[in-house]
Amino acid sequence: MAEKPHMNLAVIGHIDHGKSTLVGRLMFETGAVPAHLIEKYKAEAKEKGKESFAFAWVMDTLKEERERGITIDIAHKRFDTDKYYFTVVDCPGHRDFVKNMITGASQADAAILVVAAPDGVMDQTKEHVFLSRTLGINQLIIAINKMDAADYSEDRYNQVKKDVSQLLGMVGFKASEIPFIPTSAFEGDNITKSSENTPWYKGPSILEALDLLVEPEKPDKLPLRIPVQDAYTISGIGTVPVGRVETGVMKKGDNVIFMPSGATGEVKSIEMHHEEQDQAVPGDNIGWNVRGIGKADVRRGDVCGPASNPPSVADEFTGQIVVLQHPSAITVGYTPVFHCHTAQTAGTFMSLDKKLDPKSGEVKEENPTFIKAGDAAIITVKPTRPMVIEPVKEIPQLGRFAVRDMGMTIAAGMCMSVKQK
Ligand SMILES: Nc1nc2c(ncn2[C@@H]2O[C@H](COP(=O)(O)OP(=O)(O)OP(=O)(O)O)[C@@H](O)[C@H]2O)c(=O)[nH]1
Ligand SMILES: [Mg+2]
Repeated sequence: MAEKPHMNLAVIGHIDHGKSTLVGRLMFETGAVPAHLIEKYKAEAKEKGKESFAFAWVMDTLKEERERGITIDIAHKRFDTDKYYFTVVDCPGHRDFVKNMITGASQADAAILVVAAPDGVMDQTKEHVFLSRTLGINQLIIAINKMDAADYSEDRYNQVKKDVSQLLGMVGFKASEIPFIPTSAFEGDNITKSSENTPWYKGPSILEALDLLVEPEKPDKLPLRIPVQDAYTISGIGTVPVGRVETGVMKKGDNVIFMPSGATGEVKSIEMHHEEQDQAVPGDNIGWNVRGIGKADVRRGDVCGPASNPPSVADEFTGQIVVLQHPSAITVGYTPVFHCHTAQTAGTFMSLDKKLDPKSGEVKEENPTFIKAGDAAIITVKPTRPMVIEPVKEIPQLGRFAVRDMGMTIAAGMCMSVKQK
């Protein structure tokens, strides 16, 4: 049987709005978590005076998380719908753990934003929405949760829906195309089936909305890109680069190019798990040999692509970043290391173009003199040596990067445009 298509799903939103409970409930109702486990959590949580957290405990497994009743680190779980299998990442809402939320959201294709109806839009509702946008998530489902604590009021639902829509609009999401669902994760309303408590609501349940998500574009339709992890010299064969196919398809006989070196040749052989292959597709970890390519022509961080559509080598690129942590201030001239696919290249901040409000994405300042932890910004970077990077809109797999310095991740971001060499 063919595997269902896979989706990475993040669950985001303000602290305590019910993210973990919603994921636990969804996993329980889809059969990914057995009833006896929920019963066990209920009993254990009750002993700790935290009975209401039984569903959240499916995701919150750390001792500290259970004692404090909050999510701290991200946790991954798998569950299935009719159409997809999902890897769900439950993010923490606490403002001290936004870093963990960014890590979780940076791997996601889609997100469920949970907003508690009694509270409405709060600080991390805003921050998470903006970060999701920055990290390239373009499909959302909105759960207006804790409807049981708002008397299942249609008026309250409409008010929160209006506020969330306005927030989404500010960062460039089209609210009219996004499903809004009144839920109670705690009581189980509109999670996998429609609820009698909200007769005024005619739309899909969370489960139905998940199946309505659009499958992320198959990376095999994009141009071929294979970042090189290493290159070996094998006697009798020659130079064999190894790497994982990120996008596109490579067949024996194809004419390929390695960038930045620019060396070209015809693919002589492709090998995966010590077996010869006629072609390689996204996800394949391969070794391959190209006629006329020597050891000096390929190294880690290079990218192989079609000779007719070579990977783009940036002289400069613009990126949108979020600064996670930095001991002081970042100014023009700062030269940390950019980690992008298998490349690790120092790059200089040539200009700080705009400072953005991380809560709304609005431009706060043009050409700021510095940026610091918590800021989002548009920057221009000049790699200190040639480096392949692609605009995230064209080839997302080669457009995201992390900025590292002093053994820490300073920022995460995505490439908006490339000025080629
Ligand atoms: N009344 C009511 N309470 C809910 C609902 N969903 C969650 N809660 C309660 O809200 C509290 C917090 O739930 P969590 O699921 O841990 O919230 P969270 O969003 O994961 O919180 P963080 O991960 O710390 O950001 C718990 O006491 C839940 O029982 C709901 O639909 N209705
Ligand atoms: Mg949680």
